[in-house]
Amino acid sequence: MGYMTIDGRKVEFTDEKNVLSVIRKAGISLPTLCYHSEVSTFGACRLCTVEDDRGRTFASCSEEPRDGMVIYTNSGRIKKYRKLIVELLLAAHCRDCTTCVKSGECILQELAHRMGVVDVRFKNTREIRPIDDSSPSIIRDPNKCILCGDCVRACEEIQGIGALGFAFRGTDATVMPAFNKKIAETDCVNCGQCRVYCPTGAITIRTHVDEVWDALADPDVRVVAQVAPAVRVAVGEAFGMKKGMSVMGKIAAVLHRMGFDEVYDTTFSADLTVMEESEELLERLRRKEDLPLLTSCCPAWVKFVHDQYPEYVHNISTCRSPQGMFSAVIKEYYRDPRNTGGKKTVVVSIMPCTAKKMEAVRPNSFTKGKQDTDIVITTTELIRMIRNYGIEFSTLDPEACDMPFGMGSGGGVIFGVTGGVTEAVLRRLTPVHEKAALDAIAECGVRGDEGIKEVTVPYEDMELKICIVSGLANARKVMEKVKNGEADYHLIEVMACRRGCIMGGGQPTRAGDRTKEARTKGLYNADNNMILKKSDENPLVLSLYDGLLKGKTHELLHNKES
Ligand code: HC0
Ligand code: SF4
Repeated sequence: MGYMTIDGRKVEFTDEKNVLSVIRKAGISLPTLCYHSEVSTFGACRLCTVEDDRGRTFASCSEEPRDGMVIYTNSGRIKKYRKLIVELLLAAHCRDCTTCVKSGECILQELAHRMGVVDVRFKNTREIRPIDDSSPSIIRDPNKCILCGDCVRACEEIQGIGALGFAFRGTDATVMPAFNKKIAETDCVNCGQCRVYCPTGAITIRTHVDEVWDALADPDVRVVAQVAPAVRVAVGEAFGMKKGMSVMGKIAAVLHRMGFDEVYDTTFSADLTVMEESEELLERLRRKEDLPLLTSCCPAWVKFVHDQYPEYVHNISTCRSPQGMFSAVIKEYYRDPRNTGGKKTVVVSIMPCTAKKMEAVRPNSFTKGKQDTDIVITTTELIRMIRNYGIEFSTLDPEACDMPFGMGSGGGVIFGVTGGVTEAVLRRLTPVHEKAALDAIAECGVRGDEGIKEVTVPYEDMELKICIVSGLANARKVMEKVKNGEADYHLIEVMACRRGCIMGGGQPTRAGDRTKEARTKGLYNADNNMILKKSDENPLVLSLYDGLLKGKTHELLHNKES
């Protein structure tokens, strides 16, 4: 603990790791392009440079706070220096701002406005580099890269993948996959976290919005939407609503207005997943084989296991994800000539996740050799569609989802946050329905944003050992322990993105700690508001087993091989 003087005011510091954090605590929003508290400090952009009372200038992100420091954050000299940095960055940057998908959300663009850069005096001498559009999930445009290294550190430190790195030196320096491969040729798992950290349009979501508008405009097509749990707590913030507020009713309303014929909530099929995955867990426990059971709903994690731990592929649950199950059920329903009305059905899946775009085209999740989920758009793309449509989202009256699949339980809703799948499975496994029993499950250690959580819960005459993981670098740590015989879990839940889908690669970016907490709380609040809490209480799910799913459970709800 100590004190420093910032722009003439005395400011206390305690455990802040750098001067930048103390400055921000003092309410001064110092600009940065390469600083994120969750990854290592790089100190490359120099925008957080400040001056001390001896005239020394330094990057505040890379300096520890010391008692008695005297700092100036906006001296005339520093202001000029910062403006010059932005100007130089712009000089080597593609400046097609009007058509850039990141326009309005680009931090470089925002800083140029903020610093008053209205003219760039220097010529761009960088040669134009090819765009990498090999991935089903993300697009990499090196012409918009400012070499901040945020994507490199997110991929390496949070996801433990290292698909991106720096190559060449000086003016030739660039960020690219090793050996100049295309991103799709690497171990990239399509999680989109590099896009979340990228401050500019250098890594963006591969968009499928036009395909959705085309389907909506086609009178011969029935367009059916399914909306993932985490989407509802991230859309509102883009329209000035309270962070983390669940706006599922407004999403249903806006989709109906746009012309979607039916709108469903993926929580319905999350309930189906719980039913199937619980059965699978019990069956493997009985056989004492293929344990630990690895959850299969996160496609980035599934790819990670295939690429990094192929010897554990048979441990992955054969269950399709809720996205996959729902699309298969919808397509099966409309295969019946009595239901088609002569129309072709297009399923649009609205997800917080870029990897779901990859999952949709993964052939082992097709039914009868055909893709079930036709188009996947992310929360960010949905927000763009709402803006494009021009409707005032925040004032829309909420609407309910449609029938015959329009009902989910609270267990399905909490899938969107780390630990949610496990909590829903534990709710299913308990035969009682009383609130006290569900509260005890919520408090057994499944909740909380730690990247690795271990819980042991009694089940019949045994102790179920479960590990809950978010972030693939954490998943690697856990899998190494399993491999070395240092851990013997029965179930491992992994969501590739830290904190779960609420922080997915397709969610609106620039979410600070308050937003992350608000999204988590929003999903738990939504669960509190649900009448049904357990997946096995969902009457639509139960009736499906006696109807549409009869004799087809494996064909429609499970992958061919994991
Ligand atoms: Fe998720 Fe899902 S919970 S992966 O995080 O399982 O994307 O929200 O939709 O499929 O339900 C994402 C979120 C889903 C799926 C569900 C699961
Ligand atoms: Fe790395 Fe994920 Fe980006 Fe792929 S999508 S490069 S795995 S951060």
